[in-house]
Amino acid sequence: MRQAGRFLPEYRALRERHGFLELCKTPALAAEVTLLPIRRFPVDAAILFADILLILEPMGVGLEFAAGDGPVIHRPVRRREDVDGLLHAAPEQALAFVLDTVRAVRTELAARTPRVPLIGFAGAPFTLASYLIEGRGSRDYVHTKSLMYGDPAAWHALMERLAEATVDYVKAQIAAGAEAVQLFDSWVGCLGPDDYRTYVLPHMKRALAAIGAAGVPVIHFGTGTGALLELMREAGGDVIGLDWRVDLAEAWGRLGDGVGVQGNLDPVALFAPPEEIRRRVARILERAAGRPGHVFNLGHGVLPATPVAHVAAVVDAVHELSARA
Ligand code: 1CP
Repeated sequence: MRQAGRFLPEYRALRERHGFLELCKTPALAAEVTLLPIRRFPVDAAILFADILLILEPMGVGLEFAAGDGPVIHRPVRRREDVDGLLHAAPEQALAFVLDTVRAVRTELAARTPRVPLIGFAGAPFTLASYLIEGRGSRDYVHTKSLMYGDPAAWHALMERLAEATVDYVKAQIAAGAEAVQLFDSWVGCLGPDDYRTYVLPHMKRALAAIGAAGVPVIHFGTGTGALLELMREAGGDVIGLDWRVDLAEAWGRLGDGVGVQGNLDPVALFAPPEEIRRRVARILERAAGRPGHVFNLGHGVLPATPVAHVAAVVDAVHELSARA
């Protein structure tokens, strides 16, 4: 998840010497950061070190990770002309550094036992659009929804463009060696079901079908999506991400058969004492009840101030308690 690396002192030490984009764009360093959690914890998968916003830079909008206040887009997309002005670039060229990182990580992981698979990822079109339009993270998505409601044709053109770029990028990661992929629609929970159906669903359906054809498992993730789960299922993905605001068993029941779920521990529960963390892990495993297709995870990213020992407590509790179940 986002910022997962930030709670590790090794990551913070690297960041003292290198900018965030510099880390992402230097495959040897990005591969090293990807492997940091693997070296520390017996986790069952590695998540590529990159960022969902990297795909926006080659579109010519001016991406910066400004110290302290998160990502900034210097030339936000607000009108039809801005959408039409976005540049096209093949991921094999413009994002070659990510693909080189995937290859470097796979080489390192191949030498390890037990085998740890690598998960690649990308942002989903809505969440990417929200950054492109707002120019930064947002609370109310006023500019995003203004474009959506005020110029639906421009909105759909933008979503088509982003869906296409995402499919090409994810397929390139799979070709480079990603063994599963996660599509982050982190902020889509700001929409009601009718708006999701009209403005997002058709684009997600097409993108997820195209990615699914590449033959690796696809995790479809969002937060605040309690009212959207059936629609997300309709959009596609082999696994649906659940945040901590829903009961896992109830949500899985709504999603039906033939789909896995990922989740759903509250990231802030990692600030609780280890016994309480263990109790909460047990509760989630109890709700999953051994049904095949549950990927244990947090419901969102690890927060930077999370105690490292508490992350270890989660990993150990999951292994111990799921082996016993
Ligand atoms: O200063 C720093 O060191 C940068 C902090 C940081 C890190 C470590 C950012 C900036 N991105 C990342 C890495 C990252 N981002 C990963 C790799 C695994 C890891 O190390 O955590 C992943 C999977 C992401 C994905 C990502 N980036 C998402 C989707 C996941 C989610 O949390 O919902 C989103 C929304 C982003 C945008 C982003 N990048 C960085 C920040 C601080 C943000 C969020 C800003 C906001 O809240 O709007």
